[in-house]
Amino acid sequence: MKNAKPSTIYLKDYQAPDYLIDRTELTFDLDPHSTLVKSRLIVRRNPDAQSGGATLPPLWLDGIDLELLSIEEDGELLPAQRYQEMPGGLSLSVDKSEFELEIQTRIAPEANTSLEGLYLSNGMYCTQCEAEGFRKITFYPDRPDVMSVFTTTIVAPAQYPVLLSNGNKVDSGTTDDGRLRVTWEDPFAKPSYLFALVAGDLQYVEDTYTTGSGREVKLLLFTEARNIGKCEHAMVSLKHSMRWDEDVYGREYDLDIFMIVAVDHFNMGAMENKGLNIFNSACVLASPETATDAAFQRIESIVAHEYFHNWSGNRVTCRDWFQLSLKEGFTVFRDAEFSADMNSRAVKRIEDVTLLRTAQFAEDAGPMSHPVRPDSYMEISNFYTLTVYEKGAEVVRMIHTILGPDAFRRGSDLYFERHDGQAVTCEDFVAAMEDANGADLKQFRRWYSQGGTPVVEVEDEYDAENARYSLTLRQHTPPTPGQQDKLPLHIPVAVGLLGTTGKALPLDEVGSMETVLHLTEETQSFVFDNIYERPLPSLLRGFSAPVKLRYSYSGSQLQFLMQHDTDEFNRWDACQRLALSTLATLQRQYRAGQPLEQPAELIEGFAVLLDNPELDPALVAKMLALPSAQELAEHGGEIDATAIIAARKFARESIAQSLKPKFLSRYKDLDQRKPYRPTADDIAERSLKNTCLAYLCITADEDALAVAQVQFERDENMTDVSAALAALVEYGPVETAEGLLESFYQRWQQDTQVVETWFGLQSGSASFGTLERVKQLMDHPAFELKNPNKVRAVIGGFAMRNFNQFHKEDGTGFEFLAEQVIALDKLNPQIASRLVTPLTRWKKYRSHESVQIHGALKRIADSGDLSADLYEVVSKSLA
Ligand code: B3K
Ligand code: ZN
Repeated sequence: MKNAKPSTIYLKDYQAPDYLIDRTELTFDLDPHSTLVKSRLIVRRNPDAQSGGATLPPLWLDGIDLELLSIEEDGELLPAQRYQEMPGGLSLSVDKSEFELEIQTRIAPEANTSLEGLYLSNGMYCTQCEAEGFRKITFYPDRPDVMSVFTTTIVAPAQYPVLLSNGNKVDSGTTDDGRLRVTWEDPFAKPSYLFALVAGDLQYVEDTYTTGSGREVKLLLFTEARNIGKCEHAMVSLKHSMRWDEDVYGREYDLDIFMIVAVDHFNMGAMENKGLNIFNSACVLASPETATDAAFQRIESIVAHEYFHNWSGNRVTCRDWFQLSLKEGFTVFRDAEFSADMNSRAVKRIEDVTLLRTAQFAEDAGPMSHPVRPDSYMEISNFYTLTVYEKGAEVVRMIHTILGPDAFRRGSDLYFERHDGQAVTCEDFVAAMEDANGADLKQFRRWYSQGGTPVVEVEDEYDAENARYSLTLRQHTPPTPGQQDKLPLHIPVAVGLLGTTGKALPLDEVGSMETVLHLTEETQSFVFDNIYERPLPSLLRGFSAPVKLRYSYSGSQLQFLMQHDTDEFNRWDACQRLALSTLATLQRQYRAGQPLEQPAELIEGFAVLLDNPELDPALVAKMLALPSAQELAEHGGEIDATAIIAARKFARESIAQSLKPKFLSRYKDLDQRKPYRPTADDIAERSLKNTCLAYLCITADEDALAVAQVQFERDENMTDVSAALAALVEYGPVETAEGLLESFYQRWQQDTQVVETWFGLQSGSASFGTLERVKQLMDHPAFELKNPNKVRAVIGGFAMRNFNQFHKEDGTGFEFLAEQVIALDKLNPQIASRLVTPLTRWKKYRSHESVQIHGALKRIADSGDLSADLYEVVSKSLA
């Protein structure tokens, strides 16, 4: 790597800011090539600053890619010797403790392909400032512990009739030369990362929400005219979120207006800017004809997540970026509970745990492993991770489990009350939970500072004579980069015991059927008395802690739990364990060159599920889904991609063949042809129906493919259409697939979200999504390297969701990814650095594949100047 090494920033070096900005007044004069930004800052020495002493320290203002036009202090032009422009910002010498600065800069939104700062998307101006994008707009102390009251004036030509920023609109008019001018004022002090601006020719839908205390809030959802019919679901989701946050957390919305804007070019899902959330179009726009059930549910949860940030993130924000999980972990926990309340709780939990086990566990075991509160980073954008978000949410969930719901609510009330308007730390959150309840979370805090996935091994013993059952739990956490020695954590393990008839056994004299074991030592035993038969333990119910739990269940015990466990999550988990051990056996047989054995126990278990119409269809669908190749890769030791592919293929085909009549009859029962509604019950039915359809098509029998063809042609809703299309593309003849894909494209080519689905369906297809196909898709007129959604659909679909083709033995998949990452890094470092993830785990693969992946990474490293984002990931992965 030829570029200078980006420096590492450490949590231990944190210092309070030297100066505070009480007010920030911004004026934007918009132009694609030359936008003028004027800022007026009311600056004051921070009484709590550590530095300086008698002399006033210089004022540091961050700034990147800005052209400085002028600086005035208290109305006087600042002489050149008073300031110095340096890489990354501007240093100003200071001679008084309160003063006013006026700074003029010029920026070029059209040239900004990083999608951070102010940029253009389909001719519309928008911003993304978290974490450090505001410094691409103007010189400013761009750090979350500097909170300021913002006033924003936007001036733009008449072709941009909608001009938005945070807070309330306080003025509007036209300039002398006929341009439009609007002023917004946000009364709540906020850090610069929550600033937003939008300007465009947009339409909107409007609604209102009346808060618990009777205030009316105007709700506006803005989008380009062609998408105006796709806003209803997000609006309904927003109103549900507002009500839920009042009911469950006692939090009301605080401004008179709440706006959401849909944007096509966006690096992630959405952004919680105060009063003006900006969303990736794919995470907000939906209609039954164009969006799948999964998209409807994703929209509901992201709308909620961003809305919930208004309290957990905006009113109470982070002191520094090491504390990111303070707002993200907590808000993910909040949105997960919201989705669980709106839909099926067990299914939501299963989805979250699957993501955690597949991707977060991999991150925890890889070169970028870090604690929920990292202690160092080179580029903060690299730390918007599954660990900070999803494991962070698990940490908050464990506090909820340990304290119980009422105590947790007392803790959150105290946290919001105590820290309203402040920028605080994870420590402050835990302290509020303790103080509100007189609780002791001293050892629990280690979850924030210690990385890696703990392993909990369980052994049991039954003493029939004394009717006594005991569980012995042992914990250890493997070393992670920079953290060799690990301490025991406080792990809450929810358990139940099942008797031989499948009934839950009482665990104590009051008859509790479930209890939480508090594992705090390295090894600990827990004893249950008055247990009159040898029980079968149901362990880690609801996935009560983010750990790998080991207990040697037999196949028949797992079948028993699949049917009888009273905890729905654990019923699914038993099924997963059975599938994982079956697939591990098949992989071993494949590697040893032995014939693969029919997965009889799994088939029996599935048959029972399919025969029971009483079970929640969504849960059955989840149980019938075999662990993904990615999950299998993370599960075992050395990864042998060909063995994984062969084992999965064999298992799926065996199940499909053996249970074909059952899949068909369940399919027919569930194929109700009701008008589309995105309700939990209907989604559940469609998910099982389409799971059955996929298994039917695996057989590639003509009658099965014909069923899919009929479903595709009925064209009733995108969930059913895309499921049928996916099955036909995967298992049908290539010519049929080509024809259907073409007609689908012809029908939907004007719809950006459907075209993204169309791309993803091909690039992610194990049989159809070859490297050659992916390259063709990149040449398609609808593909755009500057659009992250298209990149994620085509390149991401191939590298992250198409294990079979990406892992082709010739290694061309890895080379291709390296090439794309190098090209993307020049345009959009954040996207490049995310996309490289599949190459970071090279050490886990068996030798020849490991060498190939390492070679691809090396190629990136040697390709020239890398962004700080990509440099950090690549250098840590090669180390
Ligand atoms: N807070 C934003 C994420 C910003 C990512 C910046 N690289 C969205 C969210 O988590 O709600
Ligand atoms: Zn968030």
